[in-house]
Amino acid sequence: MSSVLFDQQGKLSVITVENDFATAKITPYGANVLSFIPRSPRNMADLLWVSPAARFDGRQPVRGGIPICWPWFGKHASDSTLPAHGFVRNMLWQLDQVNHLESGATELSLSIESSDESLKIWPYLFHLQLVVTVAESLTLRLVTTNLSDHTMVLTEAFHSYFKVGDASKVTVSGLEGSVHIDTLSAMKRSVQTKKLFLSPPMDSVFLNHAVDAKIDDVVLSRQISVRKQGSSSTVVWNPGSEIVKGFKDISNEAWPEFLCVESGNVFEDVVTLLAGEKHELKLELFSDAFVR
Ligand code: TA6
Repeated sequence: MSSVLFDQQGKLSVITVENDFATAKITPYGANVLSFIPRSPRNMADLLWVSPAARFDGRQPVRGGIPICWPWFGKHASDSTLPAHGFVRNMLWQLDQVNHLESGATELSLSIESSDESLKIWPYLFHLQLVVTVAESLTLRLVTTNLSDHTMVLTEAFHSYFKVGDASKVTVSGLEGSVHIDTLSAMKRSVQTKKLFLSPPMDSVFLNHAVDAKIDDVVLSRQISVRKQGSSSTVVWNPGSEIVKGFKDISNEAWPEFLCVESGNVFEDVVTLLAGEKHELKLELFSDAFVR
């Protein structure tokens, strides 16, 4: 059984995919995957979190799900008037294909291209494709094609919001050996030598991190695996009780409900594409229920 339904939430179109493995939701606005609930293990909570105060008005990214940061991560390097995390999460992508695979999985392909508007803020011709595969795991592949006749340098990330039972009781393993940059402590750098025990607020970049990470959630009694390819960086973010007050689309008491573990290429881990070259950033998410 596999279905793809088109609905509306606020001013945004939302596509619901249901098959034998899972249910998922995605909005073409920013090509943001908003929800992924696997059928097994049974009664698994949504892996992803969307703020109850999220705006679905098409004027700002939905707070939650997996926003796509591209072609820059964080603040623009030289122009503070440009949006943080690039511009494609604020744009409507086109749905190109829906494929029901023989395996029973469902694959959606969306894309966006450079335009007169984008060329004003980023001087490259590009094609950007997101392929989402809904199966026992959720897979996202972001494929950048440099259509320009000159070299493109970009940073990018899947800014994934994971639903957790309590962000102050979560650990993240797999970051060991990476370079930890604490953006809340004057960019202090250190080598991450052990499992990360979350103590929000946290806004940390882990460079030279190309392997999987695991989120251990003792409150929801589950582990979320964050597998990736084509990525050298991971960012871990939760605003905590004070910084959350600066976000209109996150209620003050909601900060313990989520943890961002973002997979991409940020800071000095840039992606350089010669004319005509492609780059793929791949993310695969799945969850195992575990007994404490
Ligand atoms: O990924 C961490 C971060 O850059 C934080 O500094 C915080 O700004 C968060 O992203 C949310 O950014 P946004 O632009 O989506 O509000």
